[in-house]
Amino acid sequence: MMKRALITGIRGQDGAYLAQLLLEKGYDVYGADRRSSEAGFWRLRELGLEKQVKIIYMDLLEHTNVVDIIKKIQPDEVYNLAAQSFVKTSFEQPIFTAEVDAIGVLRILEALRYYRQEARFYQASTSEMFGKVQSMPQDEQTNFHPRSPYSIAKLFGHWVTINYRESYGMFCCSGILFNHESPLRGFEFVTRKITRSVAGIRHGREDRLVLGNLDAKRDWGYAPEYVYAMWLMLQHERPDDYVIATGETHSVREFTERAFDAAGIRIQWEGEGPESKGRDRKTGRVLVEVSPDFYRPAEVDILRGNPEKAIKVLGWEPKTRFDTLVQLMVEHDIRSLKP
Ligand code: NAP
Ligand code: F7E
Repeated sequence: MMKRALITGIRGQDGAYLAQLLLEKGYDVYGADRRSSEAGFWRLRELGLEKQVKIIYMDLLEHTNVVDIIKKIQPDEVYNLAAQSFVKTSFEQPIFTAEVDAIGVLRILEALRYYRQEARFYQASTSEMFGKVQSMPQDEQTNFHPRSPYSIAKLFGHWVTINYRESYGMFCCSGILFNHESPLRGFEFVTRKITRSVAGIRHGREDRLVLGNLDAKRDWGYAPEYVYAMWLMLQHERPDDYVIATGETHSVREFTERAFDAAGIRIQWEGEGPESKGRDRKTGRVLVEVSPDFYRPAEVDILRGNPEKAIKVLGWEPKTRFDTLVQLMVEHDIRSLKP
C-alpha cells in the first residue's frame, strides 16, 4: 500500500524538497499550509509539483484543526517543518514564535497520541539550540545554550519530541539540522540575500549589498541532501536524534566573497565591524556595506556540526561543499534575474 505522508510547512524551502523526495519514492503526499492571501506555491511550482501534492489547511496555532487533520488523514509519517523560522523576527515576535515553534509541536504530538499513535514523527530541530557553543564541533551530546526566542522555542520542541518517545513509546525523531540552503531558500536569510543581491549587482539592477555581522560563522549545507536525512531517520528501525551538518564552518564574509567571485567580481575588504566595506577591486566602487539594523540582540557567533552518527547509523553523507553551494545559488539567481 502507498504510504501516506503529512508535511507541515509545505510552503517553505524544506517542504518543497521533501515533497519532491517523497513523491519520487511513491508516497501519497499531503502538504499542510496555514493559508495566506498569496495564491499558489512558488517553490512547488518551481519543482513542477504543484498538482501532485494534496494541499490541506492546517495552522499549528489551532488545536482542533490539527486534531481534525490527523484524524482524517491518518498519516504513516508526519514531518513537522512548519515554524516561524527567521531568528531575527523571533526577537520581535517572541510569543508568536513560541506558540508555533514550541506549543505547535505539542499540538501535533497530542493529536498523534490520541488518534494516530503508530505514525512516525519527525521534528525539525536546529543547530541554533547550541547557540553560545559549549564545545567544538557540536554533536548529539553537546550541551545547549540557545540565544534567541526561536531557539528556545525549538528546544522545547526537541525535548517534547524525545519525551513522547520515552513516555508513550511513539516513533519520534528530532533532526538537529545545521543551516541548509538552496535556490529555494527564503530571501531574508543571509545566503539567499547575498546571492540574490550579487545577481542584481551583476545585472546592473542593484547598487550594493547591505549586511549585518560579517564575522558570524555557519556550517552551511545543501537543502535537498538534508531532507533526505529526515526521511532516513523515519525509515530506521529505531527512533533517535541526529545532527545533520557538513562539518565545515565559514563566515558571512567568506560567503559574500565567494558569491561575488562566482559572478566574476573580486572583492577587496577594508575596515572592521560596522565600518567594514567591500569594494570592487577593479573599479574601487563600494559593493558591500554593514548596517547595525541587521544585527541581533544576541548573536550565535559560530556553529560547526559533527554528523558522524548520521553517517554511521543512517548511511547519510553531506555531498555538496561550500564552494559548490555558493556557486549553484549564484548561478541560479543570475539566470533567474536575467532581463
Ligand atoms: P521556511 O522556509 O521558513 O518554512 C516554514 C514554513 O512554516 C512556512 O512555509 C510557513 O508558512 C510555515 N508556518 C509558519 N507558521 C505556521 C503556522 N502557524 N501553521 C502552519 N504553518 C506555519 O523554513 P525551512 O527553511 O523550510 O525550514 C523548515 C523547518 O526546519 C523549520 O521548522 C525551520 O525552523 C527548521 N530548520 C531550518 C533550517 C534551515 O537551515 N533551513 C535548519 C534547521 C531547522 P508561510 O509560508 O505561510 O509563512
Ligand atoms: O543568519 C548573519 C546573522 O538569518 C545567519 C534559519 O534557517 O538557520 C537559519 O538561522 C548569520 C547570522 O540564518 C545578515 O547575524 C549577517 O549570524 O541566514 P540567517 P540563521 O539565523 O543562522 C538555522 C539553523 C535555523 O534553524 C533557522 O530557522 O548571518 N547575518 N548579515 C545576517 N543574517 C541575515 N538574515 N541578514 C543579514 O543581512
